[in-house]
Amino acid sequence: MIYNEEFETLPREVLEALQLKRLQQVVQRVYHTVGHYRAAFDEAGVKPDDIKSLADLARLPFTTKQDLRDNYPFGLFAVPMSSVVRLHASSGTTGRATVVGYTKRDIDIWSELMARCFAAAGLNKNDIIHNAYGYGLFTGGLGAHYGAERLGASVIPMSGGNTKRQLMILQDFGPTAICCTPSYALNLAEQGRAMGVDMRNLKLRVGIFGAEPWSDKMRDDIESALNIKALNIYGLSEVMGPGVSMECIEGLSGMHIFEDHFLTEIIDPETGAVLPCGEKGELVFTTITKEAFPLIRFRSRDITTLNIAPCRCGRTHVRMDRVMGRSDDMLIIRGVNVFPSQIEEIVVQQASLSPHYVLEVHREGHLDELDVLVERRPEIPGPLSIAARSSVEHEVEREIKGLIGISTKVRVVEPGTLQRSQGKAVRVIDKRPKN
Ligand code: DLL
Repeated sequence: MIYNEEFETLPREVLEALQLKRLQQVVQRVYHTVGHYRAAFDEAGVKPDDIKSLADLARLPFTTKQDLRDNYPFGLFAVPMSSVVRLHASSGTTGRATVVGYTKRDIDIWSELMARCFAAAGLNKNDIIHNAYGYGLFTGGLGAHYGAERLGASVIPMSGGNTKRQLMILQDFGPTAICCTPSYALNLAEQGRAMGVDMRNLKLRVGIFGAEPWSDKMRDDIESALNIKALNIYGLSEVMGPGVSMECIEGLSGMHIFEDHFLTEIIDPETGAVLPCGEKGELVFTTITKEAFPLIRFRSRDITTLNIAPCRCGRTHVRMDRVMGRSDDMLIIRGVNVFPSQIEEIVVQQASLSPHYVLEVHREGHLDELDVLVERRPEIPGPLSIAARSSVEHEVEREIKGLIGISTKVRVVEPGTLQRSQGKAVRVIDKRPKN
């Protein structure tokens, strides 16, 4: 089913005319309300009136996570705080989070786009949606929640964690759909089986999974463990949250980006050049209807391809492929975005630890585990006693949990143990299976 038939199936020429009108409006607005954009446009020598066609988008400067950081927390907002009704945040590259704001109208549009996603998964008001995305600063929980309500479905606001209780609700309330990260879906299935729950005979019909990369192999595993259809949903806090794009149950090949609200480009991450449709590169988003936190040419760092071929569902919006990688060093651990630099900041504050560290990611069962290996400072007399070592290890684990929100295992090793690189330090060893 198509939630907003009119806008999701617009003929391309009509869609592009609408996009241009909205782009011109947003460019005018940010130029006149956000100091950062005025300065960046002036430096690039482009004025709002220069945007005469969609191709002129490429004349505008990119916005990066660094720009967000430089304007922390509210410097890129285009409306006064009195018009902002909600704030969310996600991990920044360092201790400072990336903060995003929404007006009432922004929340309204986000809710509609999430309702479109649920409809694309074949859901309607008769469905019960078990929402196990985290509620809080993370956009997943509340984003999906408002969308489910907009659709008229019954939403169970489970949030993440507490797997035993999740399993009880899954059996007792009989939800027909589930939203969570794909790795958590596999974990639920496994723990349920271990507890003797017949996971294939729950009422679940469909799952809406995203917030982390996953593969077709994982899709097969989830579908067979839970006896459901598993669909991919994509989004990022900066651009809105979940619901920037969604796979349709009819096509099952790529996620439709809601192009009446977001313009998309694919660029070469090295040169910044715009690549032709179909080539692999970094996704860049421009929001054309957001009020509180509009973004011009935001570099997502997500690597994928776009496909403009018509889809059998009838939607005319471009499809993006699965996210194939990142053009920066961000890791996603159990759905939480983690930058090595955040961990480094914590490590170097310990007097006994050096800045030589490595992050090892591996998978235990279906869940990601992160080990932090860090060398003792050579000038500290060593080796550390067992008590001293375990005290600093626990301290760093606590700090990481408190600041980033993930559990890790920290191991202090002797100076010179970790491999030194010739060029760029290799901070991450990712041992997770690729498929
Ligand atoms: O993860 C929003 C979201 C919530 C999406 C729930 C889907 C479902 P952030 O925490 O800002 O927002 O993380 C955004 O997560 O740039 C991608 O690298 C990654 N990501 C999100 N969805 C997918 C997906 C939310 N379906 C970052 N496949 C993005 C692969 C994904 N990666």
